[in-house]
Amino acid sequence: MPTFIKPRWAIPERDATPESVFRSRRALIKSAGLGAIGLAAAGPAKAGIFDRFLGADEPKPDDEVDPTADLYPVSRNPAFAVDRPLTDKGLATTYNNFYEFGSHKRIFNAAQALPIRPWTVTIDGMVEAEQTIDIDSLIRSMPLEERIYRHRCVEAWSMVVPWTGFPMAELLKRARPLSGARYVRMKTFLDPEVASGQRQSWYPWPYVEGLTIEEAANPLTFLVTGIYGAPVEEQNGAPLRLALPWKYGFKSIKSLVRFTFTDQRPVSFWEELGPTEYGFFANVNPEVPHPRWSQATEEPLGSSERIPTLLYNGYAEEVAGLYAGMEGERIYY
Ligand SMILES: Nc1nc2c(c(=O)[nH]1)N[C@H]1C(S)=C(S)[C@@H](COP(=O)(O)O)O[C@H]1N2
Ligand SMILES: [Mo]
Repeated sequence: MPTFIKPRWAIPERDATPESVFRSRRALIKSAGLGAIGLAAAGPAKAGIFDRFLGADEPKPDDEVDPTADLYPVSRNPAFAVDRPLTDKGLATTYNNFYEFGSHKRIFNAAQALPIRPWTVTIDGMVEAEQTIDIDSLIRSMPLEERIYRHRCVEAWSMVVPWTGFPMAELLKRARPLSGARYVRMKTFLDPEVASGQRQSWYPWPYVEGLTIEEAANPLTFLVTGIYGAPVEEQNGAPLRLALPWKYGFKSIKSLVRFTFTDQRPVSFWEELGPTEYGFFANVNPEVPHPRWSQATEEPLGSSERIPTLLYNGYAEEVAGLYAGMEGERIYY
């Protein structure tokens, strides 16, 4: 694994926008009296924040064997290939966004403290089959496959990762949503003792994300249990995370504990913090800039070139139909 090299998207301090620009009213109310808080959000990473982590060592090996380790590696589904090289595993597992463990990128060691067993996943709300499932029986009951997906963070870095997992459609089959259910609201664990970021009360913990039922049922929507042919690591969202390759990365919620089916559109974590900057759909579109920066290009992790960003991150053929007739709505940021 190569030593960590400072990526070029660590933009100079002068380009970083003051946090105050997008502190939402709620965040302001919650933080009243706290002064300038470090709400760097999903915005571009600032140089300085992780400079001091340069040369940090690799993630510590897990001392416990994952109870599903025998399942890996699983066969790759060739239908999900990407015409770009895979991101180096060492980069994808040491440069992360996981605000529960800090608002910088070098959270991989802190995240090892997350107890990922025992772990249960609850399905509730507007479904025929409410249930709480042990993660190991869930994983063992699902048709696992490996897929190579693009990932495009709203901050404009990107990667190409081999995920192992199962289509979310399989979870829907198991839940049997009622006909009135229009959305699924997904939630990350809440454990401020383990996750220092969750002791920062101005964030609306726990992290929440949402999809329409049609999006959740789309064949691209993938629930991840593994990465690079092994169980997924804590810093990447163990033991269960979402991969939505056509949406900005913040929609791909990590370390899931609950799926609630509802007729109300969920308000996601970043949408609650900065509704003018982070919307519900957040589909990748190079022609629709984020309010504070262009989305026209991206920088693949570990590369020094900038490449054009693609509409729906290259997955228009698979997903554009989901948004037919929604041209007047805010679907791109
Ligand atoms: N629970 C939770 N999920 C999360 C985040 C987070 O802070 N907390 N960050 C999101 C963002 S902004 C991105 S880009 C991806 C990063 O995934 P990676 O660290 O595996 O690359 O996770 C997403 N899922
Ligand atoms: Mo992101």
